[in-house]
Amino acid sequence: MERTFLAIKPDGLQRGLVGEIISRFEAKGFTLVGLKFMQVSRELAEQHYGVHREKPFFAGLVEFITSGPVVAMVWEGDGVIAAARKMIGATNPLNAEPGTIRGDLGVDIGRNIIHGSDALETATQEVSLWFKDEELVSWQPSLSSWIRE
Ligand code: IDP
Repeated sequence: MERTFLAIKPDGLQRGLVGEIISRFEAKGFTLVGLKFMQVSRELAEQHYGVHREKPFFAGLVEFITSGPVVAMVWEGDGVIAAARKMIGATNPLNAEPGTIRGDLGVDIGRNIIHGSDALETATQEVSLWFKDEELVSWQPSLSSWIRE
């Protein structure tokens, strides 16, 4: 079963949006298999955003993501990687469609509330960067036959 890595960023925590965001993925029908409330170290932030190391916003991004607690999560379900990206919306919240998390809740590219893996390869890398195997729980929600045929 496909898995993706999502993280509610420090602005989402400060703004009290954790419940709202988790609710959207629960209501959609995806399954939560890992969750932790944590302070991100500079080392983890730099690894996670390594692909952006040369970008002008990199230093600010690392500062921001380490500035307060985050909620790191792994969600499971067929098609969850692409669907979560759609539910999150465009990187710049001003360009994100209404109905998406960033489109409904944000206005600034540097405060865009949530991270979601963008493809199978990055999802696999990010899940193992942020979570140990024993922190992930495989379970079958009892409602699953009402969510998928
Ligand atoms: P994504 O989060 O939608 O996948 P990426 O292009 O991978 O977007 O960028 C990672 C993160 O870097 C963004 O979510 C945002 O927090 C930050 N970021 C990207 N571009 C800019 C920018 O131009 N200014 C400030 N922050 C940026």
